[in-house]
Amino acid sequence: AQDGGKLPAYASWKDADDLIVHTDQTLETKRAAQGDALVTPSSDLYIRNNLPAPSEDIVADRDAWEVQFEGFANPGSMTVGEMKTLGVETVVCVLQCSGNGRAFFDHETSGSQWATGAAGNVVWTGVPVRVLAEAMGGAAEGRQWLTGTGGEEIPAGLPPETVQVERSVPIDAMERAILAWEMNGEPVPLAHGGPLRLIVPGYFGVNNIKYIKRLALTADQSPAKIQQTGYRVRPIGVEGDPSQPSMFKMSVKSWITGPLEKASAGKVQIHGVAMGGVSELKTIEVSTDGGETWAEARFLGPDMGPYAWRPFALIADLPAGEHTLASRATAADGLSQPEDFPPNERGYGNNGWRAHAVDVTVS
Ligand code: MSS
Repeated sequence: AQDGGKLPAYASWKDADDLIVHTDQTLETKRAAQGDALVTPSSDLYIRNNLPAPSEDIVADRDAWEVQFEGFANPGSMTVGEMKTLGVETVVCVLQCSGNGRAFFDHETSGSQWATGAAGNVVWTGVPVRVLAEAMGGAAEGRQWLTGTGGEEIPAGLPPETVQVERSVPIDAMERAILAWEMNGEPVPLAHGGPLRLIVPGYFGVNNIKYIKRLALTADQSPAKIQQTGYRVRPIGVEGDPSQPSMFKMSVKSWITGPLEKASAGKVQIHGVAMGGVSELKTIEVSTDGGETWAEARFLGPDMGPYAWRPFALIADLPAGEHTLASRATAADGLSQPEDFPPNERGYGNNGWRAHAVDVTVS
């Protein structure tokens, strides 16, 4: 990882000081930069591309971008311009890579060594998928999955299913999914899936298909490798296969974003961010002694719904010495972060509070 490394051309507009450039296709937000922000500024939001981003040409005429709809009673195609006249909704939700927290596992994992920064809280505006479905006469018979296909060009000669970014989520996610043309109040940047992106609130990043070109209700999950064997949680050393859990719904999680290294003895403001996964948050606790004792912290600012994160803060009295600061969120559905999340082959889904703790020197 290069600290403040060179941004790739398609993301040159980002704030290099707030990002860790792992590769041209993987950029991570620095933990300190996440701070106590209600919404992650677009210039700080992480990027994860499984394939090189398409050319800027595709955002030259955004309203002309066309999506194929399949698996509806009256399937067809529709442009973004047409979609804008059907319905519009705004949802705030956490965008988080399945591998966020991978760097905290003890075992060796392939893939970007994300710590906390493959996540952000983002405002999306677009047309609800259920409104589109209604306009197309509802689901065709026997459909169980909502399948989105990315708009990247597939290199000639490669069987599409080996590289195509195509993901299916259970069809009930349709009730809250949107096709978004706006991100944080501006047209969705190409780097984040413009002209149009599928947003499935509460679901891991991989399910939020960028530059979506096809949205289908399907009887089966996509045959793409990224669905069948990729993003499957399995024990270390085991290959991916469709019988294993897929990275669908996110779980309750939090982490401290400051202080991260040093603080002055006395009253210290400890802050961070917390998310409920698919549920509202109930409480957020902070420990300054490595999890021996916990105090309830306060959420900051408005609650922007079950899929958004909430910044939190606690003012604690810290004597000089070494302190291990940890946070533990509990959602309204009663689930709390575990102390440790089980290690798994690709290092997915880490929400263990111990792994996310920080050692701070107070003097
Ligand atoms: N989409 C498309 N089209 N392509 C690609 O590559 N990736 C994924 C999602 N979507 C892709 C898509 C992932 S994997 C993620 S995380 C996300 O996206 C990210 O986002 P951004 O905007 O941040 O970059 Mo992992 O689970």
